[in-house]
Amino acid sequence: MFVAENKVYFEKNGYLVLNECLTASELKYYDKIYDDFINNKYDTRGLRSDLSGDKNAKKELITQIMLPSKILPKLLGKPIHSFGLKIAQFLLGEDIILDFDMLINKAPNTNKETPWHQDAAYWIDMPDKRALSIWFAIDKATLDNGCMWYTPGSHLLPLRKHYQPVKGGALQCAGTEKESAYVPLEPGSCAIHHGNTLHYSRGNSTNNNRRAFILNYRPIKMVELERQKGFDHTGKRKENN
Ligand SMILES: O=C(O)CCC(=O)C(=O)O
Repeated sequence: MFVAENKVYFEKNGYLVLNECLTASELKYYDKIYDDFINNKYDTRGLRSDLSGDKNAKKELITQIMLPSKILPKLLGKPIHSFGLKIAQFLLGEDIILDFDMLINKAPNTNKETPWHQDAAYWIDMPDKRALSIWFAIDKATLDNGCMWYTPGSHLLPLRKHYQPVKGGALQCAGTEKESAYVPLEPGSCAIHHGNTLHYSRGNSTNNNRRAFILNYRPIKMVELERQKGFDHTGKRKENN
């Protein structure tokens, strides 16, 4: 995992896959905790929304729960967070800390894609652009349930123009599968992408959930800057470019 080839690959392509980051028993822990979040065992008020923005849907299509570790602080000491910090510091530098975490689940047979976007479009403009997200698969991620797609090298180009077609829904920009690579993952494996990497996922057309536990990292000074400006990733969305 902590080898120079991975760093070089990440810097060139803007994403990286790491297999088997969690043991079976660690995965079992997250499997249960995740379902508890989805089933409202914890108080997620103000932090839970439907990323699809579809107000007419009879049920949530893409459940997004921001800051699970704020709701349940013991998560910060668990394997996903410990491993995440180590690999984020390895890839981006020793001054990197956790900015925020989130859960994104695509419910069975909802078939709703996450539109093409670059995460940086959601954030305030920051002088230090080092940032990455780690997308841990809690379920097997496949083409049919919405595994991630990344556009290699897109993090090295200017941010694309983003817009928000549905108020309260996801931001989006132009992107294509043709210029991108898809990343199927076994449960407990992860995909890492840079904050400027263009990405998307297809909808979930299977009978099972597609649960991802996602952590975002950046330099401590940039996290301080965000907080000074009142930006804490609690889910309010606006177009930033
Ligand atoms: O899980 C998804 O479908 C989208 C995730 C995503 O956009 C992200 O982690 O930045």
